[in-house]
Amino acid sequence: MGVNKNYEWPDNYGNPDWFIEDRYGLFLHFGLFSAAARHEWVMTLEQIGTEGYQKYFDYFNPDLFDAKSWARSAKKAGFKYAVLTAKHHEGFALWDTKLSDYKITNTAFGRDLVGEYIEAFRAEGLKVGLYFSLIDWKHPDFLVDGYHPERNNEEYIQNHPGNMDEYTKFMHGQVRELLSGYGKIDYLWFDFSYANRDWGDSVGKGKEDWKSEELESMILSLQPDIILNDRLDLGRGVGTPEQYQRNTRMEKGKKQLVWEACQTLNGSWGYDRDNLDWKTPEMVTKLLIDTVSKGGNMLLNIGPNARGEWDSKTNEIINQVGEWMRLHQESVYGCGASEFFAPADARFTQKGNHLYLHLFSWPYRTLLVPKLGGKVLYARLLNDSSEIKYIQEEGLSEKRKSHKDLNAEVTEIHIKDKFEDHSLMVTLPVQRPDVIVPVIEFILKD
Ligand code: JFZ
Repeated sequence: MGVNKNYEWPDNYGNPDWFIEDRYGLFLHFGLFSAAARHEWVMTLEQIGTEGYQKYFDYFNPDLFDAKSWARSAKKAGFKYAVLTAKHHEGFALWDTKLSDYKITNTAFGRDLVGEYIEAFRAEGLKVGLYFSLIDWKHPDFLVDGYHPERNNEEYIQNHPGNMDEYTKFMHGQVRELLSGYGKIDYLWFDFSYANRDWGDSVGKGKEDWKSEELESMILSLQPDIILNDRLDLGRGVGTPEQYQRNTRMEKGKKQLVWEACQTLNGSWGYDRDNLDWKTPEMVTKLLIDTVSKGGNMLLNIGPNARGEWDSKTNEIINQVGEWMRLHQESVYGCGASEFFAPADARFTQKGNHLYLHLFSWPYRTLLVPKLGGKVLYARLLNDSSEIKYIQEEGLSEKRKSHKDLNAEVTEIHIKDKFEDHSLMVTLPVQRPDVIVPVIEFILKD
């Protein structure tokens, strides 16, 4: 018995079992915005526009990019799958698209980065995903709206009245290229729909604009095993809460939803040189644990710099989380939400009869775990596999019924002082293990 496989999922999408097992994915935001180095929305945040943005194309050359080294680092850090921005909102293609000149093979770099990424990550045994922006601020037919960099440029708007049918044809064509030219793609991550936005002089875009139904059937005909996220505005696919942590599991009736929390390291997705708002390795580790304890995946983002390298701060964080993963991966991979409720400042994950208690703060010597009394066969710390002692009370009221004598009653009162009915009293070492988050594994009776 592994993860609870009772989830809500479209019949015609690929089987998401691998996704639910893997739990920890790497998001890679890379593009011309990496050269501007001040957020991947820079083109519209600063209303730079297509002409002003041209310099990033002209001088783009990630000369140190090495797909194999990215793949090795990802693998070593514990990631099981990756999602790379094949094209972000700026419209620049990281592959050799035949449908536009705005592509990486027309820069000084001259190589198909998507192709190299897919091959290298595949070779390391990682599942391969692509991010594809439905929004395209470069394409002349894309109807200007309130997010568009040219929204205040009257001349541009006059000359570009928008032709979403033409744009959609192009966009579907690019998706077709990505899904037919590189073998199996495991995961396609669309971004994003905003049909309910209204700026007064323009409105947002959604499934009608993207022709999402049509796009979806084309995708499934090309790659029947693929899984999709929920941003095509069709109300299905992997749920993608972004940059916030859920309070609860995601469920629909008795079924679980398949979901993935996407998180940044410093609040920006693209490389953002002067942004020092880094999360600590401890925060990232806790986000991962918290997500899995609620039955979700975590897609952790990296913004490589314009030379195609991961900066030292990024490496430091993911490597420290990776070191925690090296010792504790079995409480993450293949695990999901537990049937038990964790004590304060702790999180449970569970895989069949293996229950993992993640201690966000280290209690002094004793810890009471409700409802676990009588259920445990063995307990140990994961980091060094050392035994953890415990006392468990199988249920006082039953005992009392069977021995109707005074002694039993006295024992009961005595024990009740110490712990409640059906709880487990764990004895911890005074010294907290020297790992980011210590984990106790409980092996449960069947
Ligand atoms: C989108 C992108 O715009 C962003 O650059 C990044 O790629 C991120 C992963 O996805 O950001 C969004 C998308 C949707 C919402 C907010 C940010 N939303 O629906 O609130």
